[in-house]
Amino acid sequence: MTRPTRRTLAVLIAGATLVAAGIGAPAAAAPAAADGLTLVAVRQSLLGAHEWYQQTYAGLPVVGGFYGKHIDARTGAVLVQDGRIAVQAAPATRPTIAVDRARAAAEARTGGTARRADLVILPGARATLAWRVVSDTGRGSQQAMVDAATGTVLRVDSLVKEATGTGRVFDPNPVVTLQNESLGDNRDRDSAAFAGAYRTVSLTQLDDTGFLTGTYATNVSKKPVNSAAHSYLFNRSQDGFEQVMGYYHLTRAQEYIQTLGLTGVNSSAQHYRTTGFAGDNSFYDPGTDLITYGTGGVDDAEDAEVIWHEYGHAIQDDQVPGFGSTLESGSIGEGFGDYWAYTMSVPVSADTATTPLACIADWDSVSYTSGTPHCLRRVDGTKVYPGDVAGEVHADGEIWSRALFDIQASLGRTQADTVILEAQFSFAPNTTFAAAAQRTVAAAQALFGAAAANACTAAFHARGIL
Ligand SMILES: [Ca+2]
Ligand SMILES: [Ca+2]
Ligand SMILES: [Ca+2]
Ligand SMILES: [Zn+2]
Repeated sequence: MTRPTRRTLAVLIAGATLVAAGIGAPAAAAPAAADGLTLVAVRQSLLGAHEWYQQTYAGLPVVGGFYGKHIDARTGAVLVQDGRIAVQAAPATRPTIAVDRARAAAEARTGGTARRADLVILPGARATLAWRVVSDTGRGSQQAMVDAATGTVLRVDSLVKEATGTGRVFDPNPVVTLQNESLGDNRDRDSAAFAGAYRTVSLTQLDDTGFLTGTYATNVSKKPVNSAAHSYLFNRSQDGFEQVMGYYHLTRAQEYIQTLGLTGVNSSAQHYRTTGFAGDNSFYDPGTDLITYGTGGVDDAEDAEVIWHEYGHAIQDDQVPGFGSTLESGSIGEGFGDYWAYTMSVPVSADTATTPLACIADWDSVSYTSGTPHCLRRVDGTKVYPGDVAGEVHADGEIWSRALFDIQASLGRTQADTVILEAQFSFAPNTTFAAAAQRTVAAAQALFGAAAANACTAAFHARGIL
């Protein structure tokens, strides 16, 4: 029998510290299950056998810690992959938080139903005993780590396999990016004038089909673009460009909402299409839960602020089925859509005299406005209730959007958007301005206290609503 060649291979995991003693240890000495390793799988391949072990600490799995042994069938040579992680600071091994409480905490965070829970050791600068809770959600399984001493949710990870692609977009639109109010559609032609407005971005949450379908957005345009390499680089004259715009900006809006801790605000994949409707208009259809972006004038989906306005309607319809059935509730729908376009634009728009941030759809509106700045509408208008009510939802929506604009000026973007989205869950489908304002003040009070509530009251008071 030939003497086995002993080789070791250390596999580095990002952020993991490898146990020094593990590297170079005699590979022939099989790791004992009682000694911090549990055999979890044995696989036979054409060239040999492969044993996989889970690292354990006091019998509990150490998250990310592994040990693999590969035995060459012909030579008997053994190759070890030692991915054990140092367990620092002697973590507790018995929970103080009961499993039911951990499951409830995970369900509250993920919006799902807990399917299984077990105790694990989370390695780190200080290792922590945690409940690992896997929940079913509308967007696949989510794994939450709940501190077994405090009940705090330490982290949430999606277990769904996802791809990240590359796309070319405007962000939010070429008028703002180039600070140029004299750009024109020129029948959808691309030109050197637009070169500085293109951004190459990551397309996150994609599934593996090569289509623009993912966790938060699904492209249902005719002739949908497809790329096995997940590369979607078009210019504005190509139909794929608007499809990429829709995927990117809808996904980013939902990812932003998730960062606020709100996991149930239109969190399933939003269907959208950017072809098939030649009007210079876009709409959300609650009957089919579909957003259609028109291609009249500047293609509507070339302007992210139009994309976000329509997403605002989808958000409210998801929060309150049938929302917007009266003049005032419908006006809140339009006002919130404009506000949502505004708040999504804040991180990517310069607020200048040329393109004020309060101006919505700076690019789409070049087709139907003459004065500058070109704006579909603004969110910093001076309309007051009831004297300025015109009886048309878009016009009256400017009363509501200005109130939300003022709330953001007082509370900052994160708190304002958290309050506004939280409050909308309790709006009636036919709410009045006053009732919706009261719900918003109450949400601010409950989430952030009296000063935040007073700021909201002041904003609605200035509009004559409260
Ligand atoms: Ca186009
Ligand atoms: Ca248009
Ligand atoms: Ca704008
Ligand atoms: Zn609208």
